[in-house]
Amino acid sequence: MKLLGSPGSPYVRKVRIVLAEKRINYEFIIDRPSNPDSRVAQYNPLGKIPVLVRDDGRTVYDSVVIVEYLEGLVPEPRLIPASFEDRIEVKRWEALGDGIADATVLVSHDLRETEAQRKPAAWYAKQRQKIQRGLAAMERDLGTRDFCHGGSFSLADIAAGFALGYLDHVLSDTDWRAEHPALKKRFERLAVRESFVVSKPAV
Ligand SMILES: N[C@@H](CCC(=O)N[C@@H](CS)C(=O)NCC(=O)O)C(=O)O
Repeated sequence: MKLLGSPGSPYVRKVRIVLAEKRINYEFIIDRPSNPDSRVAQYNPLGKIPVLVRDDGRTVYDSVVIVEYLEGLVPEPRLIPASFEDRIEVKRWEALGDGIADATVLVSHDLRETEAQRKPAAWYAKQRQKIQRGLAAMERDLGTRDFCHGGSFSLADIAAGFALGYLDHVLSDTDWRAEHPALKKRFERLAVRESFVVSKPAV
């Protein structure tokens, strides 16, 4: 199978962490939708990465669906619990990670504009609030536990890890560690995990 995407995309990293955890071989094709010669739209009508191209040519997107596909394809190690309530909880963590990443993408992209073209301060405040509230929910739900959900590593930990890693990568002025000691501790452990190390984008 092939994965189209850019190493810097948080959603691509989420999928690469899952692929590494499940030890699935794949070809990583670096393709940025913003490049004029990008082929992403040929595989995903929405023109977004990540896109997974299966061996028979069928495509899977977006990252939430790709993760679900990979979980079904290679069930071990299990990253999404089988039981209904646990499954929904883990998917909620995924939604939190995606939502923090969504707001972080918007802010970091807008910061690349000239000052005159940037969005108003109220827009920035709104996006930053989404990030702060998302982190506060993660901190509260993690509490004193070793894992983000249940008693073992799951997609919930991946969600926290890729969102926090992306924040560090593109909005390094966000001092999330001071107010989120449980997330800080969890992230320290996640960052040295093999799947996180191999998928970490170069600076
Ligand atoms: N919800 C999607 C988000 C994908 C997404 O927004 N990817 C960005 C890269 S970080 C993208 O492809 N942007 C190009 C565009 O929107 O045209 C997912 O989880 O896969």
